[in-house]
Amino acid sequence: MRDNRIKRGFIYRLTNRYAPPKAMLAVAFLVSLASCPAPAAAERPFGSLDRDQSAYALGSFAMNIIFVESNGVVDTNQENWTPEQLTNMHVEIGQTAAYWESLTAAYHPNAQLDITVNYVNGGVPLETRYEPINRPGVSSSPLWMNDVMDTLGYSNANSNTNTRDFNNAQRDLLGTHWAATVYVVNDAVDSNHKFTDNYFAFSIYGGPYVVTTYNNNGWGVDRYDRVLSHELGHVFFALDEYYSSGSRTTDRSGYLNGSNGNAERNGVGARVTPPQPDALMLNITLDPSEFTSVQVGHVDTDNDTIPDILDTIPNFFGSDAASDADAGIFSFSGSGSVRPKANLNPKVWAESGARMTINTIDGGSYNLDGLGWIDFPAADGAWGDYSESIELDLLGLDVGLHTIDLRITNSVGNHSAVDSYELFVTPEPGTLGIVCLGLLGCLRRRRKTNRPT
Ligand SMILES: [Ca+2]
Ligand SMILES: [Ca+2]
Ligand SMILES: [Ca+2]
Ligand SMILES: [Ca+2]
Repeated sequence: MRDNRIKRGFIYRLTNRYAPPKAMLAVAFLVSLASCPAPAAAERPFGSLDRDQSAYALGSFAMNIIFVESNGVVDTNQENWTPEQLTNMHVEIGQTAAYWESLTAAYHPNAQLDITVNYVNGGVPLETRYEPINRPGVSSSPLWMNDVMDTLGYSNANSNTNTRDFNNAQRDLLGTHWAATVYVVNDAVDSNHKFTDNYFAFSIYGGPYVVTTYNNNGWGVDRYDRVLSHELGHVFFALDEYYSSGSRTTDRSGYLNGSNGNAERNGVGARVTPPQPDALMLNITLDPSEFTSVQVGHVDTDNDTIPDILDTIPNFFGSDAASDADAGIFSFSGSGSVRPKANLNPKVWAESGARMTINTIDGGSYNLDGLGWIDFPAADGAWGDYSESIELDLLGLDVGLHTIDLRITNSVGNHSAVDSYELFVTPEPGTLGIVCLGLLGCLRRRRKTNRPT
């Protein structure tokens, strides 16, 4: 927010008639940059609510890892994490993070997925009274999740609520846009490496959690990274594609309401051959189908490295009413804000359905008399908020007609519409007074919306 007590608009005095003083500008910017605070960590996405924790796979994401350890208090203690097993998990989890990040590596830096692997409790397993692998995975998970969550200070009766609250605390602490928790259950001794309900990995669309097992049924620990990558897809609203999941080609999911055209069932549930037979959500091959990519938000229709969800232009409003033509002062005061794209996700039970963006307002620039665009500093000392006050003062403008174009720029480099003004600086009284027939005729404003930039 802008500090209204101190006007910190960018002020300089033109010394040449038509050329801005470059050296002076440079000095002004160095001073400005030196006084700026360090770039802030990301905030929660603009427009998001508490339960919007992984609306799309773009931006910074805290992947909280919790190793679950049975302590024998209620169930017989069967599984015990060893240092070697934990080391294996670190390797596999690192591969999952690298894989998901690689999917957005060609995007604008401020649009890429950036995963922080957050080993909860320093990676030391957290205890439960139960032996998770000797119980049904889905129906018993609230018991052992709540044991772990209680240790972490979250004591709601609902384990989903606890995990969601934990995720929010972690993303605020770590400064990430999004968060989800991965519970890792040990199954090294278990004979078939499955829970008693035959699940070995499961998750909830849009989070807040993923449950995985060390050996993943028949996939083995070496392919844990693929299993976790698949489950992470669900957290970002990707649908299953394999036949036994029941998912159909006509199902839809994700912020962009992507269809499920690589599913092995057609619209009436009959088996069909998918166009991509090896895919992340089909057989945990590390390659998403084009349909999965849309569901998780990885589509860039105009191929400009800005994915569609973030490829929006910012709002920009303001006024030059405080300008003083007699004194040669152009003064602009306004505001800029991000403009989230509509959220088309049909799974509104899994999230708020709100419009959300991770874009921020990252700059403002002016063009005086067509001489070229020059950046000016943020009114509050630092760009990077979802909305910014926009203040610009140009002092010492010479006598005559000036054109001043203004625009702001968001974090993926998209400019707002240009706001254009004219200012006729009046001569000193008695020198050339005839040029200007009253202030109203000298100070004119014209706004050009949707002008190409
Ligand atoms: Ca144990
Ligand atoms: Ca078993
Ligand atoms: Ca684009
Ligand atoms: Ca700011």
